[in-house]
Amino acid sequence: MSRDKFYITTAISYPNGKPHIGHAYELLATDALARFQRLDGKDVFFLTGTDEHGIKMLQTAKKEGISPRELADRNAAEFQRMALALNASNDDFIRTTEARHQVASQAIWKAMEANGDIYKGGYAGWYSVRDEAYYGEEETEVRADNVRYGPQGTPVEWVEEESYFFRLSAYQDKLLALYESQPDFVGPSERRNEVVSFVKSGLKDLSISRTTFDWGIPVPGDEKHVMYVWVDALTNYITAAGYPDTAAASWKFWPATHVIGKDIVRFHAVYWPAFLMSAGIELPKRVFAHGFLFNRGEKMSKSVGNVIDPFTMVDHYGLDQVRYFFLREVPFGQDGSYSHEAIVNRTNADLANDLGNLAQRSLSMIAKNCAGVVPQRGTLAEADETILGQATAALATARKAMAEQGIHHALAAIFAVVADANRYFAAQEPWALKKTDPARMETVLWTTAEVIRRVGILCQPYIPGSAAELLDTLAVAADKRGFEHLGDEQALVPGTALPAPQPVFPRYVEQAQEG
Ligand code: ME8
Repeated sequence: MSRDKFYITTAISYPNGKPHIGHAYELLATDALARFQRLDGKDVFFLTGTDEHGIKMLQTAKKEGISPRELADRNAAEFQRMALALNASNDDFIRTTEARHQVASQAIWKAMEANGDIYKGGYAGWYSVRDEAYYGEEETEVRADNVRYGPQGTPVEWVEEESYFFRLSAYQDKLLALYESQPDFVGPSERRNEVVSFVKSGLKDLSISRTTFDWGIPVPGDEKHVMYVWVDALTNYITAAGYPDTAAASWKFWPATHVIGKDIVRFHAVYWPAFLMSAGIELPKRVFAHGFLFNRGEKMSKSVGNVIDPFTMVDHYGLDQVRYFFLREVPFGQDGSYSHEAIVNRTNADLANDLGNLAQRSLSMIAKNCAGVVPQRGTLAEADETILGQATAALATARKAMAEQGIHHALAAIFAVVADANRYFAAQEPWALKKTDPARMETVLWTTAEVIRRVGILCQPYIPGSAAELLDTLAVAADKRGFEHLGDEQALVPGTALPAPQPVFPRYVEQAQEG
């Protein structure tokens, strides 16, 4: 029987600069969602990449005195390096300057044209290069500095040129019907409400080509025009699934769940489904927008220049510490703030103290008192059954949460088990049982180790490297780590030799001030 398919994407980033922590956040959250479904038995395709066309790229390249292609090559390599540094499990990395993407973009253009939705006209209106977006005059305002700004707070400029248009106005009712019939098409609900009211306020046809520069994908049949960068950018999601070859094996993955930031909801939840309806392609399953990250409450942006380098952060705190912090601390879908203190507190409390210490204490006791093999499992007492049951039940909670991108809820449920396991361990006092009832001590240690096995399996989507180390310490075979192995049938077998326990989560210790 073929497994259920699951296709998930991040936004594709503009490589007009190096990746920042917002990019890292989106990638690692999407990675956790992808890894979860893989461990849960699905056939997963996880895509990320770079969005390399458009005026923003062209202008940055000019400023640096290089070609846009050189700029794209240099920074796309940085984004690929970041995916490795974050242990992202993406199955593909798409660059919109690849030949396969030109083929797909021209094909969707032709399909929309064949459907009667593309016509030539003249555009005159406001454009934000930083957002690569057209705005209606009513969405802009002139501020005290005498500059006109768009709704995202970026400057807009007046643009007038010949342009192809997409008949977006024809899709207003169809889009509203979509949001109505599929209430979870856009999440979280605040974002859905914004989208519905934007569409209700009336849709104008969209300018979808430019003639004043040539850094883009040529419009088929009229090469004086290049496609508006968002037409080409959004198409990346189907290029990677094999479009226009819908007979390709990879096409089975479409439709996808799109994970994006809240600033680009309009493109994904309005323009994109309209393009797809026009071209006769199935719509995405869901568009989920995460919030923005702030450095101690301060907005960061490439153009403003207060960006944090994810590589430095990972080097400093450790990869799984950074992954855990962002996924646990920031409710996915809301804005979040980070600071040194918050990262240290969160990772020391949950990873080093709760999970790390429990593993280290119980496994060292096993090494010392049970000849380094999995202890004997006597008859289980009620307390043993309870904590084991909680560990297994956390899967159902996590599964429900992850299905709706509630990453922080899933982690909270898993770490609630860790907290209870600590209470269990303290209450059972295996160190005292050593003298009074060594058989019971073995059962308590077995139970604790088995809870750690279950928690280790559940933690893999979020902190894959450390979870693997934890499972290595329990001698769990690499092919016995899927969620189907969570239950009793795959429980630790008494007598199995264990490697010497190694601490998995070091405490973060402040460096002594020099001088
Ligand atoms: O928007 N916190 O690219 P991009 C959290 N190329 N997320 C953030 C963030 C922050 N401070 N800053 C940016 C683009 N992001 C387009 C996408 S998709 C077909 C084309 C998120 O490099 C942002 O919301 O500006 C987006 O989802 C992603 O990073 C890439 O942003």
